[in-house]
Amino acid sequence: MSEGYGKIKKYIYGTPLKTGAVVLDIPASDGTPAPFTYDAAGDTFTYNLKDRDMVFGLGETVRGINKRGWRYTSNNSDDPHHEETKESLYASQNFLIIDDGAECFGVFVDNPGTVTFDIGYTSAGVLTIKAQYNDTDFYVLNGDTPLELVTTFRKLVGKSYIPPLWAFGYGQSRWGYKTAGDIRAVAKGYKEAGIPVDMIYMDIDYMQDFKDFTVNPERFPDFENFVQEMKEQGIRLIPIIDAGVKIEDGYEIYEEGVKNGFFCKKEDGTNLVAAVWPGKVHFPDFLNFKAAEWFGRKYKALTDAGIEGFWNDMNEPAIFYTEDHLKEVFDGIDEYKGKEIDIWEYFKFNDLVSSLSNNPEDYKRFYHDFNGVKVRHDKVHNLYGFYMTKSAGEAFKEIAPDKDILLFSRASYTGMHRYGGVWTGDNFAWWSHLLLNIKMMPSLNMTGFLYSGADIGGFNANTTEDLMMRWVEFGLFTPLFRNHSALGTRDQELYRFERKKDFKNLIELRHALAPYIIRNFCYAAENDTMYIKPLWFEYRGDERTREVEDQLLVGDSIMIAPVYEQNATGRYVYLPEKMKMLRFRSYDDYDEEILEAGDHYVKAALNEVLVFLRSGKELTLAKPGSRVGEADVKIDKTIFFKE
Ligand code: MIG
Repeated sequence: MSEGYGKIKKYIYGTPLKTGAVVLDIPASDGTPAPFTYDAAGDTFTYNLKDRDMVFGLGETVRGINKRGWRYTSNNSDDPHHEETKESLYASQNFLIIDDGAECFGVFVDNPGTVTFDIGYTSAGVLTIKAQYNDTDFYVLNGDTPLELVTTFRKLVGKSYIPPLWAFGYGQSRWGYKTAGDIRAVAKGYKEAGIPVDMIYMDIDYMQDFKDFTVNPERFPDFENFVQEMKEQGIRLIPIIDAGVKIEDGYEIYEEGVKNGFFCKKEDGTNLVAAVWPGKVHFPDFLNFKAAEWFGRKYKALTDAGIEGFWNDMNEPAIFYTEDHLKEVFDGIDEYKGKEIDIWEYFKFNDLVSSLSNNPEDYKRFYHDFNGVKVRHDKVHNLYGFYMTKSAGEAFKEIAPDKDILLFSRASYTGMHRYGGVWTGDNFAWWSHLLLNIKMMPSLNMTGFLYSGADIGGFNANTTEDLMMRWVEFGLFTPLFRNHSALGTRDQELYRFERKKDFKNLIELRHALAPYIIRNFCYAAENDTMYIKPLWFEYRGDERTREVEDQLLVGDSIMIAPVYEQNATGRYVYLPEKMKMLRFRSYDDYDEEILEAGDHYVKAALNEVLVFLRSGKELTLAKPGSRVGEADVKIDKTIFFKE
């Protein structure tokens, strides 16, 4: 087991908990974690950035592939406003690579509380890392290239989750499918338009009063048969599971959890009462392995009904309000009663009410029994979604031993990538969020979250047909390929739009590419590398590729250059080497053109996907029609680029 030790050094600060992020036991080193200096007074790790240093990593965050020039904070947050001035999204992956093109190193900060990465924000040439509570395993990774650092990191944190192969198909989701009839109508809409759909997601509306592991019997009579009926059409149903457990007498999960002490408790030993969709809830203490084992086994109610996939939501955990803070807010409001308020008081009053949800103080009100150690939630906040997903992932081996189960989560931390994937949460139907999706994918890949993707078309706000089409054109290269949208927004199932034939061609192109995607995805998972990469990671000798953030390498053979601007009928593309451009309109209708290395302006009409085949490589395409991931998928053609 000494392989890799030379490349990884571990330094211990304070009394770190065993978070479960790493799978290698690295002996601790003494001294300074060079090239960082550690300032004990300020509890800060500092590295002076060289002019040419680029900084990569952090997984699911805002902004670009090169993280320089902003401050990022690991603090899992239910915040749908993924604007560039945000510091935190739903996930925390504290892994960075610093590379100037000649020398590079990596750093992994294993601390599940709040950690801030100031990457040239306060001072352009300085990178600082500071944890709120510095009980940290601080790892410094050495290697010759960014890709080698990725592999070293992934050996440290363990193998990435591989979903069942059918999960590389296309999924339709929407918040608001309330009945079996609604879902049948979606399946029918797709069928009539001739657009293949492999999965339909069930959002919270399928449950009885938003209670986990229940199915509303009026809206879904004979659920088992319904699951079967859909499967016969080639469609798998993928229900959502939320973190909060409804407080309701007679509800089995609630009663068992209370009886066994499986819920998160306050200082006084009583269960925390929060409110989320079901109304008042308790939060299962997923960090307590007995509670986790108990909760994980509850998925059996659904796997027994034929369900083979789940998405875990609201597991930051998201809190609409806690009973305690609600009382404080009401008391505060009482003080305003009958008083004249000036503008400044008005602002304070407003803040008081909006302090109800996801309040940082609420995360200090409850505790975990982390395998025998009582720890306050805020110190391990970023582990909650990881441990919820781990509880399911581990239980599946017991409750559905002969099946591969699809599993992904909204909140995550390093280590969760061994149990499931992620979707990137509540984006908007904005062109800028399509670009954000493009830039996020390689960062997620570095950190091991290979099975990942965004809500295609945009979750919040009304999408447009052209945005949807461009997003599908990019999304068809992402492992998790799901169209999802919020309650109350414009319907965005692909058959709702005018250009149904184009959408059909695009989904068929995904099906045709599925063997290529699956082979390259599995290669990345098994070899601790990346399925989607920035150009720089392969063409590090080529200075120009330092700044290319809107073209990506997908697998070993192709580069993609998505169009992400409205009304654009083409774009500039930089080719680091001579390539064969393929302009796909469908899997069997495409132009080919050999392009020299350098800059090109290439046309791409709204229904056209640009793929660039690298020199000496080949791209295999299956004949659409057979089911994604099934053994009898036939390779229809192979496109070569041999000079
Ligand atoms: O408070 O279940 O990110 O995908 O549709 C919103 C309803 C709760 C948030 C998820 C989104 C899902 C929605 N959920």
